[in-house]
Amino acid sequence: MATIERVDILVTSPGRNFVTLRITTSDGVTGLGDATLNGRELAVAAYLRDHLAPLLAGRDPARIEDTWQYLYRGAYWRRGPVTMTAIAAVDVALWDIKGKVAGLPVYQLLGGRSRDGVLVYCHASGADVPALLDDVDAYREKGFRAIRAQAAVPGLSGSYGVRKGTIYEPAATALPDEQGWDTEAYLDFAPRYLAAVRERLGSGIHLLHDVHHRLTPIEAARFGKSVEELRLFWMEDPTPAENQDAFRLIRQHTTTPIATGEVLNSIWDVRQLITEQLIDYVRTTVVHAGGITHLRRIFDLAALYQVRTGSHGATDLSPVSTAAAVHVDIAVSNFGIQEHMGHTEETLNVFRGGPRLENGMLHPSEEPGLGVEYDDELAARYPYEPRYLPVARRLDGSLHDW
Ligand code: KDG
Ligand code: MG
Repeated sequence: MATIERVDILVTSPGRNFVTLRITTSDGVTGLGDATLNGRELAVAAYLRDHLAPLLAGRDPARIEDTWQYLYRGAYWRRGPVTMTAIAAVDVALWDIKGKVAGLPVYQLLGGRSRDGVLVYCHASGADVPALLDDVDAYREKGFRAIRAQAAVPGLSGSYGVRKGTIYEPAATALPDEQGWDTEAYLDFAPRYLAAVRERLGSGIHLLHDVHHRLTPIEAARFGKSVEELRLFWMEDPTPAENQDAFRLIRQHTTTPIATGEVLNSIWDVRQLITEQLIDYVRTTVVHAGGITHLRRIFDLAALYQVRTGSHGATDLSPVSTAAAVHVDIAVSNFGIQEHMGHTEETLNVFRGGPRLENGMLHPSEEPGLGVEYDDELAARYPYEPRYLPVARRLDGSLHDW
């Protein structure tokens, strides 16, 4: 029997920070798992290095479920983003190994294809409405069939989701950037620019929008109602989701579909949202929700309640996560859509391979395992850079949800 012989925790910053776990077996097979938790990267690296690596040495790499249970139950302390991201990295690396040993891409181990390709949505944004519309046109010309639209709210500094360079990167500063927030200004402006985008798109292209946890339930209900005629694919994170009950009020008032879950990390965090059908799309991911093993469990629960998947796929999820997500997305019956922000050239040179993008769809690699290779030599040229996500403040200076 092969055993786990070596565990490497790799931190690199090719344009942004990524933490990667590499497990090597006594047979020389390697597996990769993403362990990146944006703005708190080194906490996961330390958890892996100091607490999980000693437990993995000598274990059977084929026992994925048992290892998951051992790390989850064995911690005694349950859930939480740091723990669940660390467990996810181990889980995904073991699926990568299992695929390589079997000579099969990971999606084949998950039951094979349920679809030909994975529908993705991209991010269009602009400092004002004309710039947003130009960006929407550019993405449509590239073949995307689903587009998320975000514009800067006039008068506010640094609106969420508005790109400055080629790729949106909110964690760009050594200390948290302070951005302004005004709910009334947003509620007045966002429906108007979304209407302009819908008019430009016509029908046949999906339109999405991320509220990014900024509204109270009744404000979110008002927003959802005000955009019903625009037929959004979803409004994302209309209100913070720690309080799952809060979504009931939004649901009572609007038929705009709801997506949430990118910051949640276990089946318990989304259980009520799913079983009471308070959301339409669950956005949990392989990297922050315990890996392929746990995400599959969440998605299977969701399928029972006609909730579809819509996994988070921002730039801070590494190409290892993109690959793992696409293997899951192509296999599960209740797939909805996959977020795709893409990565910089620098990042894609460190993490080689992975899914192929064609006409607004991602296609998994047919290589055994996940199909991603890590270039150690190149990665070593990009040392870790401390970076935080921004914070938001209301006009009176008090803190708001960013
Ligand atoms: O690290 C935080 C980002 O991943 C998040 O702000 C992106 O909300 C996001 C999205 O939907 O992509
Ligand atoms: Mg989001």
